[in-house]
Amino acid sequence: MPKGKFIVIEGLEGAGKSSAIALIKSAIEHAGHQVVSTREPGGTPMAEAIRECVKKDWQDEQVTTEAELLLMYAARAQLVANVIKPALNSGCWVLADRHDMSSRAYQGGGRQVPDSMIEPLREITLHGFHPDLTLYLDVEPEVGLARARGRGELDRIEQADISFFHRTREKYLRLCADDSNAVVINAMQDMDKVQQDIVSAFARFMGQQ
Ligand code: Z5A
Repeated sequence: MPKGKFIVIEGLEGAGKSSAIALIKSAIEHAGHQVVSTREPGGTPMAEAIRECVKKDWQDEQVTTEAELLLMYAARAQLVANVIKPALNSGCWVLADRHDMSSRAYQGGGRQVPDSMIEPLREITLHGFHPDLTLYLDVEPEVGLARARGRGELDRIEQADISFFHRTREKYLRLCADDSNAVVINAMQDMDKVQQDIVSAFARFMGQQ
């Protein structure tokens, strides 16, 4: 049984990941593969509990950058071992709303955690495991946050200063430039054009398999 492929959708809040995921899911199914969809942080009962914990506003208790980083990798360790790898090994394709690039962009770029602190966690958690395709939906923070804020209350991370999101975006773009499996999609275009670009990127990926 050939292993499945691991596809990740990344981007700032309001980038349009939800509709991209729906589109890619139906394209994978159309190609005849079973899809397991997941999200980070989360995707297992324990990792979903970590998600609640990490997004919650703890009022007077400051959430340290170190605690936030460790929680992201703890959730990822659970998800990779319990869901992603078993699904890929059984031949299913896995479609993820965020993965490791989020930690490198948000914690590494946004929170300015040095690579010397992140790299050992990546090694412990992933041992070189990485997506076959990452679609990064690129939006200026002002555009994405305006879309996301239309939905209501902001969680703890979304309450960060705009400069945090600018640093996160810059880091995403640098990471994509260094990753031959990553494709940058201009997600500031009209929805129809974004969807066309996503479909084309996925078709190019399928053509290389
Ligand atoms: N995080 C982290 O710090 N480190 C990590 O390692 C990981 C995560 C894994 C997860 O929260 C938070 O955790 C996230 C990063 C951090 N935090 N922040 N801040 P989440 O999962 O709840 O949030 P999200 O991933 O950012 O989801 P989102 O805000 O829902 O973004 P989205 O899924 O991309 O948005 P959407 O629902 O697809 O679109 C938002 C709206 O925009 C919607 O009404 C769309 O119809 C509209 N939209 C989308 N595209 C367009 C275009 N092209 N034109 C016009 N309108 C559009």
